[in-house]
Amino acid sequence: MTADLIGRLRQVVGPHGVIGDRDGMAGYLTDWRNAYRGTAAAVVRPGDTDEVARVVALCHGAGVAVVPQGGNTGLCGGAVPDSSGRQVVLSLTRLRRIRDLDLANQTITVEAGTVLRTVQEAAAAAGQLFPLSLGAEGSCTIGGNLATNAGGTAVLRYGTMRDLTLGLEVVLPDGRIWHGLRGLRKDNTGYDLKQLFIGAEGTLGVITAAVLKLFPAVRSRATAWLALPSPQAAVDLIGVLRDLAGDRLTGFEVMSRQSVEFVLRHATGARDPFDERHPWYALVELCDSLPLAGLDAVLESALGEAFERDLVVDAVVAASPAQATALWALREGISEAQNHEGPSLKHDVTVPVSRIAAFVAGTDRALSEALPGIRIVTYGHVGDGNLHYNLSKPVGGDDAEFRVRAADLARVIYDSTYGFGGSISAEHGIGQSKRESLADYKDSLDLQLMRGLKQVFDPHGLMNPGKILPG
Ligand code: FAD
Ligand code: 2HG
Ligand code: ZN
Repeated sequence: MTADLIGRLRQVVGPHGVIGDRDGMAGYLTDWRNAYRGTAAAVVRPGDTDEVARVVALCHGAGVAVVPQGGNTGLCGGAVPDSSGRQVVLSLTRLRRIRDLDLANQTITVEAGTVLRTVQEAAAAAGQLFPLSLGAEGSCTIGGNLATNAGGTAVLRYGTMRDLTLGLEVVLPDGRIWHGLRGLRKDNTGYDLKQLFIGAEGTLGVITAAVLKLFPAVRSRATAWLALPSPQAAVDLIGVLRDLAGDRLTGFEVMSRQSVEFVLRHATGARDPFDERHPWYALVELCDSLPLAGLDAVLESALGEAFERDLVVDAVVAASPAQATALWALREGISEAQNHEGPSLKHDVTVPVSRIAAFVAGTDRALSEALPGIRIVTYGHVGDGNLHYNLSKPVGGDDAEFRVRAADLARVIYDSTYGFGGSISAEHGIGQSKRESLADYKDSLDLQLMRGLKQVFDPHGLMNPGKILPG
């Protein structure tokens, strides 16, 4: 059965479009961190939408499950197949054409396998901005960004992928093509179907192309690295910046000392901007589409007020684009640096911004009681209420013993998140890692409606099974 299917898949995508040997498949069967591993009957790499549709239809006819995969940078195992060896990994990385750039409509139409940075560069070459920005932008794809509703460091001003998308083209689980590739900013003709595929982590269909919004290019920028006394100071500082800079406030990232310390220890060339240690740091960025000479002055006046109110205890304002890049490297390096400290248990949560300080205090206390000496690596997009509550073992601790504690430590964080009215996934999604937790923290009616949608789109359960919905 499988040999017959593989033969027919080869007829669709050509002999080089199907990978069936162990070595060739290896990179597709584990994720960026090597945290999840699976096996597969084959990896299939179609070259256009029509080939995707024919591949999916063949798999559907044979009752074989399909696992869509983009850049494989996801952090919860969503693109990794199970261990049955019966699933087909569908890699979209050959679908990487920029189909259109419409300046009057302020849109760019790209195929799903296009790397995010390529889209940013294409927009910039046309004097425009595609604002999604995240640490994995050199390898993640637009299809993966859509399927996870990626966020990143400019959500405060521009929103997530949901906000940046006007249209989609999707291959449904039975191989039909849904033609929703329209660049309309207004369309009130009933349900907004494209939003169902965004954030669905490939469980409802395979995204093959998208119409994305463009924005005026950024022509002035002011960046500062700040030392803060507390998370509450961070929240109050957002208010000060908003009052003075309005929607020029584009980025507001917060990092605990522990997070920054890992970067200083492990990232080549990283340097602490301050002589003294501080418990918390913020990276603030103001941007404007006008070449405003005065943007630094706006930032400095906001910082003046922040110093007066004891919200900030030290500050460095970037004097050049190179210095701004170095400050951003301190922030973007955390994810990678933490990998050098043993297993990193990742939790990507969100609570209302106003409740961040109480949430951090309560959660840190509960974690330290649950495992004395645990290293709490808290950082993230505090302007969006989103914290990466990542954990590393106590100094000198054992990796295996720490991993055994993963479920009960996650429960401490998720119980606290739930108690503060938050969500257990702000941006990375559910994948396979949080699938069972979803049953505990998602309303039962929500789950019932989600299962109903899955049944409508994928009645045979062949599109990325074992992801998102609890078993
Ligand atoms: P993959 O990992 O290949 O897939 C992710 C999910 O999408 C899987 O469920 C897969 O089945 C599905 N999928 C992929 N392509 C398609 C498609 N064409 N159609 C349907 N389903 C598809 N995320 C954030 O939101 N914000 C961040 O700031 C952020 N920073 C990161 C920093 C680093 C260093 C890393 C490694 C990851 C980061 N991520 C972040 C996580 C990750 O979600 C993003 O990197 C990205 O959105 C995943 O894209 P990808 O192409 O690698 O998708
Ligand atoms: C970030 O904001 C990413 O850096 C990755 O979302 C977070 O590695 C992580 O846990
Ligand atoms: Zn993030």
